[in-house]
Amino acid sequence: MAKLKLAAKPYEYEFEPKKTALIIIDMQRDFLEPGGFAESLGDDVSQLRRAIEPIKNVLEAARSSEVLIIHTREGHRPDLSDAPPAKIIRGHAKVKIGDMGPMGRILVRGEPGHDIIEELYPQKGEPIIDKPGKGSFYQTDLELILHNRDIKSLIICGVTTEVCVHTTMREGNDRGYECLLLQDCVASYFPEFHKTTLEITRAQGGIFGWVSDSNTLVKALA
Ligand code: TIU
Repeated sequence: MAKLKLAAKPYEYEFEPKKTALIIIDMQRDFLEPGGFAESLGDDVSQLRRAIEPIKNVLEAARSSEVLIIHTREGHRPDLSDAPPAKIIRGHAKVKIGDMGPMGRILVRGEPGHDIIEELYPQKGEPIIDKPGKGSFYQTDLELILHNRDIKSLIICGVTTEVCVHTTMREGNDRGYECLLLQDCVASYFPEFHKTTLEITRAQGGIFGWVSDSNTLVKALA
């Protein structure tokens, strides 16, 4: 299939679906669900939940296209051997990574809170990247998977805009991928950080890539 074009900032984004991956970052129960770890810390999960429906629309469109769908989760081995001590002690929090939270051990693989929310649950054949850090490339096989599929473009959704989403976008941009953020498919507990991150992305001629939205992408894929 030829290249598709869609309206974006700072200018039109072109991509070939067969050479594109949709990466859905960390849509995990502990970050998004009422009663999860984030809410127990006082974070307003409604700020994040507004991205669920737009991501669902994009995911459905991608599933009927040639786009490769990849999901990520932030978390660690149960023995925490892959969790940097600096990450564990950061913030002097009372409840640390590996401690028991409302949905199992915090940021530990295999625990209910670490898993992806029901609404966006991965289907068979959609790779899941378990990552120990904020970026999806660091200490994962994401780059190998993208290389093996000859992927050139990354369309990025998920949470949170300025943390795991943007770390991944920056890592991808430096590796030569053409990265697109969908502004209604990313979200932050801090609306001002979200807004500024979108502005940073498209500033200086698209210093980290492009910004568009779910409807525009769904129409382009249809
Ligand atoms: N996925 C992701 O962004 N992990 C975070 O730790 N985000 C926060 O905003 N804390």
